[in-house]
This record gives sequence, C-alpha cells and structure tokens, in this order.
Amino acid sequence: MTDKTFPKNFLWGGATAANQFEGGWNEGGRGPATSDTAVAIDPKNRKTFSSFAAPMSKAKVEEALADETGLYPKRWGADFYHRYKEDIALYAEMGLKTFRLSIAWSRIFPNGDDAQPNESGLQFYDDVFDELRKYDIEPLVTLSHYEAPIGIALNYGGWQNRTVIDLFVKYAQTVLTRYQDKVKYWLTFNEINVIGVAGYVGGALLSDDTAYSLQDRYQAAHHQFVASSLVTKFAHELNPDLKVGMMLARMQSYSATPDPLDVLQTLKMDHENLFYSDVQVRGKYPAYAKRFFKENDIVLDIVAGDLDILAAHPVDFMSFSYYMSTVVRHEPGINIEKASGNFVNGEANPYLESSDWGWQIDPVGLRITLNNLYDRYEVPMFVVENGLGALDTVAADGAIHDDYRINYVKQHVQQLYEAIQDGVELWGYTTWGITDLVSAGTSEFSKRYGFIYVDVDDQGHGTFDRSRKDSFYWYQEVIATDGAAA
Ligand code: P53
Repeated sequence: MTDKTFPKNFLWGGATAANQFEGGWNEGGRGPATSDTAVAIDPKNRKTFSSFAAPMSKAKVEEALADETGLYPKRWGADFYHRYKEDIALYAEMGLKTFRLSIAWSRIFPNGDDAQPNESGLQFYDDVFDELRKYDIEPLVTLSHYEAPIGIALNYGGWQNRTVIDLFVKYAQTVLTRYQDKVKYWLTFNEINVIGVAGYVGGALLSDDTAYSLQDRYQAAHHQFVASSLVTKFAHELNPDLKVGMMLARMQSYSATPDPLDVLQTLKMDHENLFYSDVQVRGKYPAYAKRFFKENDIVLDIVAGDLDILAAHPVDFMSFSYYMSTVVRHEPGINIEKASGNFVNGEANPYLESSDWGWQIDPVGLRITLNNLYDRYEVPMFVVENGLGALDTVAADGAIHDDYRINYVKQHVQQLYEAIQDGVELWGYTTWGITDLVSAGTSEFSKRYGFIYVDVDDQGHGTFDRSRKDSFYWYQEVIATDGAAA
C-alpha cells in the first residue's frame, strides 16, 4: 500500500465488446454480423498474428453464414445477452465506476439498411443501461467494435462505399437519441486504424485473389472519419453534455538502434499509427499524409464539404488500447505497408518479456505513450483496453490464482499514476475482457483476460457460469483505495 492515490473521480472500469461477449447472435431479431463468420484458429498457431478479419469473398461469407457445424465462437461469446444482470451485479461488487460495452449494429438494424430499427434490440440495451445505472456504473459505449451487419458487407462491400456513412449515421442517431439520458461517453469506432489492416471488420469484401489495396483501406478510413464527425456533430447538438471519443490501437514503437535510418523508420511507423488520431483529434489530414498518399498512388475521393465536417467536429477526447510495444528496424526495401503486416509481432525487444501469445509486456511504454499522445494533442485521454491474455487453471477448490494477471495490471496501473503526475489528463482505465470473452484475433476462449472466469472452452462447451478469480478481489481493493493498493 502506498500513498499514491488517483483522483477521486477517476473512472476505474472494465471493457468488453458485443461481438466477443454478447452472443445471442440469432435472437431478439438481431441480424448476422461480419464477426459471426470468424472461424476459430488452431491454438498451435496462436503466436502468428492471424489477419483475423482480412476481406473475404462474397461466396466465402455466404458459406460461413450457412455453416452450422463450424466453430464460430463469436456467435455465442460469453452469453452476456442472457446474463447481463448477473454480470453487472459482479461489476458492482468489484466497485467498477464505468463499464465499456459496444452496441451490436445488427441488433438495431438487422440488415444495416432497414427503414425502421428493431425495437427488441433497442429494448435490450435500455435494460442493460438501466441495470448499470442502478449501481451508478457509467456506461462507455462503442458504436462499432469490429463488426458490421452482414448486409453492409454483402450489399455494399463495406466502408469503401460512401453510402455506408449514411447508414451508420442513421444507426448512431437512433441510439444516441434513445440513450442520451443513460449514456454520456461514446466511442465511434473501435481501433479505427485496424480498418487499415483488417477491413472485413467493416465489411470489406474481395475476390479471393485480390489484395486489400492501400487505396481501399484509406478510402474506407476517410468514410469512417466523416461518419465519426457527423456523429459527433449530432451528439453535441442533441445534448452538449455528451462526450464523443476516438479509439486507436496504439502501437508504441521503439527504434531497434540509434541508426538514423531505424529512427526514421520508427517515425514512419508512428505516422502510420497516429494518422488516425491526427485526423480525428486535430480535425484535419496531417502534412505527412500528402507524401505518403502520393508515393503509394492513393487518391482519395473526398467530396466537397468533407474536410469542413472533419474540421468543425473533432472528438472531445482520445481513447486507445495498449497491450504491448514493438521494435522497428530499417531494412532496405521495407515500406509502411509491409510494416503494418507485422504490426503486432514486430522484432523482439530483449528488455521485455512476452505473453504466451508473443505480446511483449511493457508497462513503462504505457507511460511513454500517454505522454506522447498528450504532448501531441492536449485532449483528455482514456485507456479503454489493457490486460493480459493468459491460460488460466481452475484449482481443485474452484479458485483461480491469476497472480500473473494481477502482476501485469498492477505494473500498468502504477505507470498510469506516473503519467498523471507527468501532467496527463487521464479520465479513466478500463481493463480488457473484465469477464472472460472470445479473443478478437484468434477466436479462442482460452485466451482469457478476465477478473471473472467463465466456464466455457474453445469449442463452446461448458456451463457459462461465472466465478471470481484472485484478480477480482485485487481490483476491488485497488478501486476501494483509489489506486493506492496497486
Ligand atoms: P485479442 C491486436 C493488437 C492489439 C489490439 O485482442 C487488438 C488486436 C486484435 O487481435 O484488438 C483489441 O482478443 C480489440 C479487442 C481485442 C483485444 O484487443 O486478439 O479492441 O476486441 O479482444 C485483445 O487477444
């Protein structure tokens, strides 16, 4: 115990996403989503970052949708759809101040382009938000977390298609209007930069043998930027108290050596990653984008008025996920596109240890990243994902002694404290997968992040019953002591 306490109003919490947590994929009028076609990978490949949502062909999507025997764990997630009351009671017991969840777009507009929203879907989230309010837990809601209604893929080809802006804005307006008195904090797109790597999360379809071109990736991102600004505009007009944030998968990069060419490559890596927050926080395309677009033959279709919308409606705050850092080395011929192919499994950093999935654990990097981002933008920060994906074992007495997870989170919380002392305005911290859920990258269930255990295996077998891990009691104490127990 130290005297290092966090601000009283600090939002301690946990994070989830509908596509990995909610389940109930064909209940309550929900339409299928792109995530429902994500097949689980073989655990022996778990260290190879699978491009989990690379564009697929229309035929493959249709085949996966019709497949009732394959392993598609995101269809059932951890069954929050049926167990939200029990889950939220556990969050209240832990003392959470905030809970991050996402709305499944296809629960509201089952086909993506329906004339009217699905009332039963709207009611579900009303019930969830009421339950959270009952315990004074502030919801933090992501509008789009790694999914789109399958119709957005099959009929529109995803975010490359400008029409999707209107469909998304309509969906966002529907839920913002409905929940404006229940939800204050909103995020538009989860890890918006991932559209540049894994376009199928946004519905991108391709024929089997074509590459997902940089042109397509940046065009899709442009459409998401415009959509996000339009949603921010709407939210502020609806209720000036609403706060809208952007969300980035932050990659903290270090130069492998002091060789200026490695340092330059690191700068390029940072540009590639921060491009998205540069646009969304500053409200304009950064200067370096011009050369990058030119050299990569990217010509964006920017319609008159788009740039004015971006400039007039930047986000209120910045949020990001942080799991690891990466090491960058210049190699003749390497280009930014290639670097993004291994953005998770970069070169190994000899000063750091790795998780069982090969993610390099770097708490100090979180402090560095918070400082970098705050220096650059001077807007409030929110760490909305962090945590350790690990294999847990249930002891004979039913306990789960996850000291490795406590150790990981503890070290990161200590660095949050340091960053606050450095002057960073930090609103809160939500650990990823506070209740065990399906992995985004590999669709395994055995890659667990939770402080709450869920009794289900990679095949979807189990009772789905919840139980408290050692980390549950540890986090409860951290929150009760305003961080001092960390
Ligand atoms: P999983 C890669 C690198 C950083 C963040 O990921 C990532 C990914 C995707 O694998 O995604 C975020 O489940 C994402 C969550 C995801 C979480 O990190 O692959 O926003 O949906 O579950 C952890 O271990």
